[in-house]
Parts: sequence; structure tokens; C-alpha cells
Amino acid sequence: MKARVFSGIQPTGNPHIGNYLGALKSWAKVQYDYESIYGIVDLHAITLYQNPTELRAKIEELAGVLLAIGIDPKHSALIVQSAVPAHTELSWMLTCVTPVGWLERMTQYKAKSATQETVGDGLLQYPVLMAADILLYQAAIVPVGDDQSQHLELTRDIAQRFNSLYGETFRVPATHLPTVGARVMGLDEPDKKMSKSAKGAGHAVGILEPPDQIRKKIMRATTDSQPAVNIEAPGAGVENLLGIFQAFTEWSNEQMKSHFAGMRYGDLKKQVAEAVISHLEPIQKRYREITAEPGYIAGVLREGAERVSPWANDTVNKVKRAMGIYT
Ligand code: AQP
Repeated sequence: MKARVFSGIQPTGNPHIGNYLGALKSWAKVQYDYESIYGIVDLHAITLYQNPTELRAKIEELAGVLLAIGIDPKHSALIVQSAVPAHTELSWMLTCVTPVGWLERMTQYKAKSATQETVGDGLLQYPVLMAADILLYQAAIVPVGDDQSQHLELTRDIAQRFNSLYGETFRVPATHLPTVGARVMGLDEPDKKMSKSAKGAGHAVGILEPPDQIRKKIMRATTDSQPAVNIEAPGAGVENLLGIFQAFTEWSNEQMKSHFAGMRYGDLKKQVAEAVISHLEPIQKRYREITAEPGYIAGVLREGAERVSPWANDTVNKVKRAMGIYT
């Protein structure tokens, strides 16, 4: 039996090249070597208020994007998290073994709660639900962007704590980060990670964004007061653009150095924009084809949930037996 991989993405805002380079590109790559389960994690999305009509629409749209970037339903189960109730069932059992202090230390919780007047308990519990998503499938690896590394560390801590309290129950998963593109920064603010929920019009490049708009955004990206690329010590904005180019083209460090050293920023930006556009164009074409087929996405999501539910229920039953819960 192949080892399993699990990862998820929230149906919030428009998926961007940070999501793609940090996580989704790896999902498509590893699906041939692992039994893969990829989740549209709608229960995570509602930790902050979402407009219900928009949320429903975003779930199908995101499924279309995931299929378009190469998630192949013959190799991967694509699921909506809420369609497999075992995620929430396991989450409660893990909540009971997770010290509150571990959750209060999470930097994402601190950052997101700082922007709200009051926060729901769900925002604090978010990493426990994420641990449940992963441990439910006994996943060996979890491909994510670097911003999720702390949550993955916590997932391992929860698994180990549970195993030491109740006996060997969970496989302890490994984090899988890409070598380039693990943390793509905002084009307008290169000191902040590119984020779906950021407000700036020039902040993120959407996977489905039209080429002209992408070109404009990248040409306006924040750099610094130098005229040309200092390849040994680029400023944050230039480093981000170089990272985006390298992650899309998969050029070696040597190729990057010899090609970009001393290049004027205007030329660098033009080349980054063309690399991004030429990579995204076939994805956008596939997206249009997939979404033109009535019922296709709903069918893929239904089959995904049917395929993984027995695996999820096996783990829940194992956990219940370990904890002494009546089954
Ligand atoms: N800027 C990024 N660079 C590299 N990877 C990133 N990821 C997110 N932003 C970057 C990775 O994308 C996957 C899915 O992310 P998510 O939707 O679950 O949530 P997130 O990390 O909170 O992403 P966003 O875009 O910032 O969304 P909002 O604004 O809604 O919170 C994850 O593997 C993540 O690491």
C-alpha cells in the first residue's frame, strides 16, 4: 500500500501564486507517488466570517482551480472537508489532549485575532482541526507553504502526545516544503507573505488572473532605490521577484545568477511577468474547459468523499477504541 499525503486549502478569496508555488504545485507532483487526499477546507474558512453565498461559490471555483493545476481524480481524492464528518469528530477528541497554551502560542492565531474585535473559539482551535485533517488519514507527508510549518509542528506534538497517552495510534507526519517558493511575499509589501485576504490591489497575483492584469501588477511591484539586480544581496522585493521566477521556471541557482546579475529592474519585471503568464495560461485554459462541463466538479467531489470516508472512519474507530469511548 502506498503511503498517504494530505493537504488542504481554504476557499477564501482568490487562490494566488503563493498558494500555487508553496503548496499546490507540490500536490500535483507528489500525487503519483502517494495515495493523495486534498481537501477544500471549508470548516477552516468559517473561523472568520464568510459570506455564505460567496463561500459556496468559492468551494466549486477552488475545486476547478485544483483540477486545472493538475490534480488528477484518478490519482487523488479531492474532497470538501465538511463532506467527511470524521474530520470534526476526530478534532474534538484531539482538542481534549491539546493544552490551550500550545494553541495560544500559534503566530497565525495571534496575527489573525489581532485584526478582530472579538474572535470565535474556532480561530484558536483551527490548528487542532488541521491536525485532525492530517492524522485522520495517517498521512506520511504534508506539502504546505512555510507559513504552515508551525501548525505542522503542532500536529506532530499532538500526535505524539496522543500516542504516549493512549498507545501508538497515529503516524507522525513530515512537513514537505518546496526548495524555492515556500514563502512568496506580497508584490506591494515584500515584508508580508502573499495572502488571499490582503486588501491591496497590487498585492497578489491570482491563478486565474488575466495576463494584462498580471503584467501590470508585476511591473508595479515594490523594489528599492537601486537601478539593477545585485544578485549577491538583493533587497526583499527583488529577492521575491527572483524567487517567483525561479519557482516557475525551475532554473538552477547558477542559471539565475548568470542571467539576472546586473539586470535593470524594468527588464527583470518583464521577464518575471512573462514566466508567470506563460505558466498560468494553460492552467486558465483547462479551468475554462473543466467549468464548462456541467456536473463534473460536483461528481469529482462526491467520488472523493466516498473514496476516503472508509479510511477516515477506520481512524476514528481506532481512536475511540484507544480512548475507551463506547463504539
Ligand atoms: N505566500 C505564500 N507563499 C507560499 N505558500 C503559501 N501558502 C499560502 N500563502 C503562501 C500556502 O498555500 C496553502 C493554502 O493556504 P490556505 O488557503 O490554507 O491558507 P493561508 O496559509 O492562510 O493562505 P492565505 O492565502 O494567506 O489565505 P488567507 O488570507 O485566507 O489566510 C498552504 O499550504 C499555505 O502554506
